[in-house]
Amino acid sequence: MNQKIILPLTIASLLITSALCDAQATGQTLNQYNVTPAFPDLTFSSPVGIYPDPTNSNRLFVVEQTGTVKVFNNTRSTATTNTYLDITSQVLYGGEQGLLGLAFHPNYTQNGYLYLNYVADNPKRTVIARYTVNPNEPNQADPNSQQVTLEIPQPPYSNHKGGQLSFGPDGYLYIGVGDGGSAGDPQGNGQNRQTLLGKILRIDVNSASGGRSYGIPADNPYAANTLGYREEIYAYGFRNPWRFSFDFQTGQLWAADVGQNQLEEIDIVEAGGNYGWNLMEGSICYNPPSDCNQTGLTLPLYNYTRDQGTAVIGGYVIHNQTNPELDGAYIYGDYGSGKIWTLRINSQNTTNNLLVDSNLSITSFGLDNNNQLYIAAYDGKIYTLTVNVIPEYPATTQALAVLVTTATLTALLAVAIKRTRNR
Ligand SMILES: [Ca+2]
Repeated sequence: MNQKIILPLTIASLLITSALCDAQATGQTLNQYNVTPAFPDLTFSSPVGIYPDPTNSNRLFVVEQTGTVKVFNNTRSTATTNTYLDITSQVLYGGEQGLLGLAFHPNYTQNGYLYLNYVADNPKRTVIARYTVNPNEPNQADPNSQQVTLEIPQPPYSNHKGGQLSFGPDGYLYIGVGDGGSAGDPQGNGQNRQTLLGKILRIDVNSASGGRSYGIPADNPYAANTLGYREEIYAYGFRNPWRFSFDFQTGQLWAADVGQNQLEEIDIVEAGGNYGWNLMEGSICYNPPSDCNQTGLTLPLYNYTRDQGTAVIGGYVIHNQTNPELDGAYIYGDYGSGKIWTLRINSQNTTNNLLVDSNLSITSFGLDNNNQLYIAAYDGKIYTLTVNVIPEYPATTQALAVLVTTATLTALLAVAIKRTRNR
């Protein structure tokens, strides 16, 4: 026997067997997620929102930042859209301005009301306005049906206009309003409860009071206050709460607040909460840059640094059966990095995991009537999550692999020994 051949082959055999044992699956199915176009034949102009049809027909609505709302059949092969509403002539589009949000009234099926959030000029302002669907044409809202609900004066800056509109489980309309723009909140709007800028608002669109076209819910934190605080405020201290959503199973309001230059944050928003801006950016002091007074502030549920992204895009807590491993997770992303994460909370801890490292400029997430998740991107496409299932190797397969490897090595050894003897 030639020792010079046997030893290396034995070591090789041990290494291969060891590697196979290491590859033994832990019993979990390992899924790899990706993003693919949900409607390959559809391209939108700066899509910033995706919404299911409240009449429960299989349709989706997409808001284009330029000022239009499109509607189409929620089928992968869809090749055409209808213009549901076009208010481009009223919309100031550019930078972070434009048509930014849509919410259907909870009784849309009966009253045909929908609400839009857009930026208008002369003077620059945020407009929350109600429109009504054409009663004879479910694919069109009546552009002449506008009733202005609320206007918020805006500073001259083109950024931080917020944009989210959502009806909560309580039936009230929640509105995300940014700090008005520039950088660092020069007007101090986030902490000033006498302005609507830098806030999440809550109003009752089904009643009118105090000379307004809407009512103030009696349990709003500053309802009937005598300090001059705006009664519409639900929570304050936000920089640019571009996207928020409700988990309709728990009632929790999940908001993503875009950071200044260090931290992007996720908050669970509660009535009367002060979420810190501009005293703090995420979990660190901003103004002053150290030793800020954190008394009474609600720190982020989670925040991440600039090596992970530059502008957080709030998503949704997922509840569906298609991907049960995602059930109960908050899925959100980042405009700058294209990364998409899952965030989970329980009584013990908060767990954040990377789901997809895409190269999309993500502007928004949306759900359809089956709670399937969609992703709007600035390239004009609507994407969906796709999953590649990597099956684990059964133990029998691994044992077989070890046997085959051992047999192959034995045969190679025999050939080598034979060749050595023949020399
Ligand atoms: Ca904050």
